[in-house]
Amino acid sequence: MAGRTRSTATKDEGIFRKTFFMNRNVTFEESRACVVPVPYATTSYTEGTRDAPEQILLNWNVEDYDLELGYAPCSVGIYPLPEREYEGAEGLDLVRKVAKELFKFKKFPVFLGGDQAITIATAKAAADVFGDMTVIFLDAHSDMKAEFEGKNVTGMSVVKQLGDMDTLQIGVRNIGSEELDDMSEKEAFNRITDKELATALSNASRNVYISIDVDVFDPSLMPATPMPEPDGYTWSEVIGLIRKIAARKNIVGCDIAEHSPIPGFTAPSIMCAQLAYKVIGLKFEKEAKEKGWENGAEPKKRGKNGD
Ligand SMILES: [Mn+2]
Repeated sequence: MAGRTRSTATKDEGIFRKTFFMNRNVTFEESRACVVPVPYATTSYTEGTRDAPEQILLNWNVEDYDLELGYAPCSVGIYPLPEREYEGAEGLDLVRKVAKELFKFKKFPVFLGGDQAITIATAKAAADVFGDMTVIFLDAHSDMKAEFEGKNVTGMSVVKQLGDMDTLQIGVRNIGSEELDDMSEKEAFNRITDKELATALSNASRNVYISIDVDVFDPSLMPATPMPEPDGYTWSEVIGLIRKIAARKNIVGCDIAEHSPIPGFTAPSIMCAQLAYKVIGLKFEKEAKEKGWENGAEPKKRGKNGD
C-alpha cells in the first residue's frame, strides 16, 4: 500500500531512541506503558486489520488531559514502538517473544492489532511471565471455532487456541452452532450485571490480561470492523467494565484488535487511539494520584533536534 511507513529500525536506532509522542519526550527506558503495533492478520475477512496500527497512530488525535480521570495519562510515559511486520506462524511466535520481553521489562503494553489471533501470542506471553492469569475478552463473538478457511489459528479461534487458560468473555451475542458445546465449558456473558461481574472477578486470577475485539462496541460507534454485530456496547459500558476490572485486579496488558480502517473515514481509528489512551489512564490512575505524577502540567518543550 502506498505511503506506508513501516519502520526498519535496528536495535541501535529503535526502541532505545528518544521519541516525541503526545507533546512529550519519552524513551523506552523511562516509559511505563508501550503502544505496540501488530499488523498481523490470518483470514481473508481480516486482511484490512493490518492497516489499523498505522491508522490508529496517524490519527492519535487525543488530548493529553483526561477530565474523567483527573490527570494526564501520558505523564506515566507512553512509548510507541516502531511498526514491524509479522507473517504466518513465525510471525505469531515473534509477537509472543516481543510481548514476553515487554512484560519482563515491566512495561504495560497495549497491542494494536491486527486481527485477534494476536491474543493467542500476547496472552500466552503474559502467562509465561506472570503465571496465573485470567484473559478477559470484550468481544461480540465466542471465538471458539476449530477451523476457518482451513486454518485452526485465526482470530475466530483465539479462545479455543488458549486451551485450558482461564478466560472470561463479555459482550458475546453471536455464535456458530459448532461452538455451543465448547462454550458450555466457558464463562461467557453478553450483558453482564454488576453482581455477575463481581462473582466472575472473585473467581479470576489476580493478574488479568484484557483483549478488546472492537466489535464488542455497537456498529453505530465502530463500523470499521470485519464482523459488526448489532446491539453492542456503548463507550461508557466498555470503559465502565474496564474501570471495575482495574479496581479489583492487576491488569498486566491489553490489546485492541479487529479494527479494519475504512479509507477516508478516520473516526473509528481515532476512537481506538482514545480507547488505548483510556486503558493506560485507568491502569495507572491510582498510582498517578498516590505519587503525584505530573497533572497536566506544562509539557516538556521539544528541543531543536527533538531532544
Ligand atoms: Mn473476536
